[in-house]
Amino acid sequence: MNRSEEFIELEHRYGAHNYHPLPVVLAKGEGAFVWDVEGKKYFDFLSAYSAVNQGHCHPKIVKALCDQAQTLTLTSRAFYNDCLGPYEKYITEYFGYDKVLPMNTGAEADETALKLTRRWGYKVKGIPDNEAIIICCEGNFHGRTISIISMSSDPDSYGQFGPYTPGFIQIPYNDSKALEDVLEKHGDKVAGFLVEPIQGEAGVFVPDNGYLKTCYDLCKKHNVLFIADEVQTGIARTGKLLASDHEGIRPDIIILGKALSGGVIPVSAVLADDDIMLTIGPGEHGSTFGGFCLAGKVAVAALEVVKEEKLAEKSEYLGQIFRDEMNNFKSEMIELVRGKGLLNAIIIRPKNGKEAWDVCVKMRDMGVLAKPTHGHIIRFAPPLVITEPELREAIEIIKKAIQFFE
Ligand code: IF1
Repeated sequence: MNRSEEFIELEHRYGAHNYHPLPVVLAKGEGAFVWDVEGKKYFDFLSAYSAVNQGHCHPKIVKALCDQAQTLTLTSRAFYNDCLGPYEKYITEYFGYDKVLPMNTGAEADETALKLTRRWGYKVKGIPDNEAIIICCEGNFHGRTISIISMSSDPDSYGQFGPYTPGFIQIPYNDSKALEDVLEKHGDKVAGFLVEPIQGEAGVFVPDNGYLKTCYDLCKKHNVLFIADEVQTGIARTGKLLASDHEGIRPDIIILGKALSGGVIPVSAVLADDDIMLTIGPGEHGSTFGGFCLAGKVAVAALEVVKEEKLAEKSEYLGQIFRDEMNNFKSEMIELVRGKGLLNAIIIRPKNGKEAWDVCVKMRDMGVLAKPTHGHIIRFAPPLVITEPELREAIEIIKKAIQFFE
């Protein structure tokens, strides 16, 4: 048994079986690259599901973590500290909102947004208690808590985890008429509409141009909060700071996570203006590690890197190269290429019994790591710090891996 097999066996023996990873055991990460325990180097084309947009172990972010870790890591919110206020000022000015509610994981931030939306519905919109409705989309992915999977249309996410949290209406994604119909019918009790600007887990489903703006306008018309889950699409991943920026809309609530910390520790956040944020008072919501000292320092560093290294502009430019190259590459296995910025996916047409998983295993052997979602879709999302020559080198590997099955 080689070292990789030993590590895989340990996970199988002692860890829950809630994942089916690609067989590769990583030991080091730097920029757009990772190395396995045998020292083999790979392009990382998943970026930990867009959590390492700034590249693995970005020196500025790691320094911020290490410096603070030797000073003061966690005070809890029972006391003030000298990290949180400066972080809150920085992030609210960075994104242009009155306030931030700091959490840890994306799911916690989504749950926080759901609670804020319901609370606003009762205290500001005047919806009768316990009757608030939140509209969500088929194909959504917002995390894995009981209330979040209560919104899910994916049996793998919600199956045999019932009973489910009530108060959600699911509508088709990329169908503003469906939203209009529900709002015409139930608008007086609808508190919010929760949507991913691009559905990541659904396979990088990019809605039609104008979809988000139309939905935003419908929400305004019916006094309903427009809530953008930018956990995966935010932080420069799609070619703009936020995917919502592509349509020039300012969501009432923004949900951030993943690359908010550059992938070094879990940091998430909910941004909103006072009329929404102040509907939750002292002792009504929180988390032990929410906004802790390490998170504040790391998040400021991670956001500074996005601006200093112009990662949104790079994502836009390099993403166009990726889609052009893959669209011009003729292969029977490529059904469709879609995405925005450096959040892209290729829908694989199985051939001779070979499918997306086989392509990913072949890419692994050739030095590119990516993983299928929903069986036949491969997501391609390298760290935004990848250079053009590196991207072009990886694209050639991806082409060769697909060609191998032709
Ligand atoms: C897994 C998916 C991606 C997210 C959006 C909230 C969350 C996520 C838009 C929750 C998290 C992660 C979860 C991770 C795999 C990955 C994923 F495949 F599950 F759906 F990216 F597409 N909103 N997505 O994408 O954030 O609580 O995880 O911090 O569960 O395996 P989290």
